[in-house]
Amino acid sequence: MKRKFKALLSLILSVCLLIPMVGAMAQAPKPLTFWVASDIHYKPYTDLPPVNEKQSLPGDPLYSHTNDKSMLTYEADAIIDEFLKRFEASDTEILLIPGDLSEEGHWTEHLGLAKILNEFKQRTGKRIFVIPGNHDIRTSASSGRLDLEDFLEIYKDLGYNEALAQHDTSGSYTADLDGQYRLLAIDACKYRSDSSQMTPELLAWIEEQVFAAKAEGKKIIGMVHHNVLPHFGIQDIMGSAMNIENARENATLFADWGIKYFITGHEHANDISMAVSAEGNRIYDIETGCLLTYPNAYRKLEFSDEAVIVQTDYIDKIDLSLLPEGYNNAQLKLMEEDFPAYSYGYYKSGLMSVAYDVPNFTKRLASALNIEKDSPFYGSVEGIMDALADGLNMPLYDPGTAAIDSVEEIVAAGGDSIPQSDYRNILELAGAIYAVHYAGDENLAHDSLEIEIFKKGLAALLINVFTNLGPAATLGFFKHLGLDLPDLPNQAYDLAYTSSAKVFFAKTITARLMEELIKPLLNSFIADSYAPADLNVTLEPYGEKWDLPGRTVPINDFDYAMNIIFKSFEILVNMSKLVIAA
Ligand SMILES: [Ca+2]
Ligand SMILES: [Ca+2]
Repeated sequence: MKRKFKALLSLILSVCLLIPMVGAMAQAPKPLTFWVASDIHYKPYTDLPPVNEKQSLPGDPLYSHTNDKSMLTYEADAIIDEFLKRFEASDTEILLIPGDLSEEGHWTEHLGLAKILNEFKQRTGKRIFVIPGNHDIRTSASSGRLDLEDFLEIYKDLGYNEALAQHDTSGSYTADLDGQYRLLAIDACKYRSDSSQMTPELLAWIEEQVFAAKAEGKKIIGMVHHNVLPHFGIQDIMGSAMNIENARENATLFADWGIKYFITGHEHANDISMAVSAEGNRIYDIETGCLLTYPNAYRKLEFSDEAVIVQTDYIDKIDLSLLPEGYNNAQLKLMEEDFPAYSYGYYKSGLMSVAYDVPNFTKRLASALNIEKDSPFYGSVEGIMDALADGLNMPLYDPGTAAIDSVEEIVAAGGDSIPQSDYRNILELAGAIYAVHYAGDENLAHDSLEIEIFKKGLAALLINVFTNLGPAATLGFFKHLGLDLPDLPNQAYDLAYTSSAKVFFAKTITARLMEELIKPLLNSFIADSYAPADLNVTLEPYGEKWDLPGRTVPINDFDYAMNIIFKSFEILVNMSKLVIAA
C-alpha cells in the first residue's frame, strides 16, 4: 500500500513536472527546413538536335551527346522530375533555387522550367523561391530579348508573389520563410555578362532590408547566385566572374550586418566556406552544385535555435520513360542500372569534348586572353592550343604502334614512366581530379595515382609543345599573359639555337609553369580549401560562435592575399574565364 502510494505520488510529481516542459516545448519555434537545388540551366530537348544526332564526342557509344559543361541537358526533365518527387514526399515546404534557371536565357527555356515549377506548386502547395543567375537575363536580340521585367513576369508565382520588398532595378526581394527567418534574395548579376555587380544602390537597398528585418526581430538568410566567399584556394583571382563584385568587402559588410548564412550556386561545386570579419562576425557561404551535373546533388537544410544542419543528397535514379526518343540500348541500360556511373562518365566525356573541339578551343582561349586574330600572339595561341589539345587528346598509354603517339611514350622519352590506370587521356584524368572538387569534402592524396600521372603526363606534354613551338612564340605568349617567364641565358633566345638548347628551354619553362601554376591549381582542387566540411555538417545557429577546425577564408587579408595571388596566377584568370564563358 505504502509502495503503491509512493509510486502514485511520483507519477503525479512527474506529470506536474512534465506539464510546464510540454508547454515550453510547444512554444519553442519549429525549426525552419528548406531544400536547395541550383544551376538547373534548363533547355528543353526540343530546342536541341535529336540525342542520337548530337556529335560532341563522335564515336562514343554512351556519351556522344555530351556538352562541354557536362550538363545532362537531354536528361533534365527526368532529373527534375525525380528531384520534385522526392521534395513532394518530404515534410519540407520550401525550395530555394539560387539562379541559372535557364541555359541561355531563352524564352523556351524559362517558360519550360516555370511551367514545371508552377504545376508542381499548384499541385502540392509547396513554396518555391528563385533568383536570376548570370545565364538568365542576357539573350541576344536574334533569339528574342528577355529582360528583367520578363523574368519577373515568368517567375511571378515563384517567390516574387511573396515579396515583402522588391528592389526596383534588379530582381532582388525579401520574403518571410517562417516566423523567425527572412529570405534576402539578391540579384547581383550584371545582365548580358557573366559577372556580378554590387552597385551602391543595391547595397543601400540591402542595408535597408537588413535593418527592417532586425527591427522586426527576423534572422536573415541570404540567397545570391555568385559566390559570397571563395570555395577553392585561388578563386579570388577570378573576380566578379565567380564571386559577387568586391566579394571580400561585401562579405565583411554582410557579416557585420548579421547575415550569417548565404545560399549560393554558380561554380557548380558542392562546398561550404566560412569567414570572420575584423569585428569577429561570422559568415557562411553554402554553395550547391549544378543539379544536372555529376554528382547531381541537392541540399536539405534545417535552421533552429540549436544548430544549422546541412545534408546533401543525390539524384541516383531517373524515370527512363521521361527521356526523349533516340537513346541506344547501351545508354538506357547504364542509366537504368547505375545512373551515377552514367552521370560520371558523361561528365568526363564533356571535358574530353573540349579538346576534340580544337578550333573553338583556340578561339575561346584567344578571346579570353584578349588576343585579336590580327595580333602577333594569335599564332602562338593557335600553336599552343593545337599542340596542347592534341596532347590532351592523345592516348595515355602506347596503343602498340611504332610511332611515339602516347603520353606514356613521351614521358618515357624523358627517362621517366607513368603507372598503369584505366584513364584514356590527360583531359579525362583532369576531369576526374576536378570532379573531386565538384563532389565536395575533397581529399585526394598528392601521391595518388591520378595526381602522379597528371603531373608527369602534363609536364611531358608541355615540354613537347614548347620544344616544337620555339622560344620566340612561347616567350611572346607568356609576356602577353604578364607572366614573368623565364630567366634564361641569352643563347636560349637565339633563334639559331641547338636542339639541346631547345629542350633545355622547354624543360625550364615547363618546370616554372608546373611550380607556379599547375601545383597551386591542383592543391586548390584536391583538398577542401576552406572550413567547414562541405556535405553533411552541423553548424552554429545565429547568435553563437562554435570552434571550427580548419582554415577560414581570409577576408581581412585582402591586400596580402591578392598580391601573392596576382603575381603567381595571372594566367589562371584567363584559363578560368574559358571555363565560365563556355
Ligand atoms: Ca569547405
Ligand atoms: Ca570543398
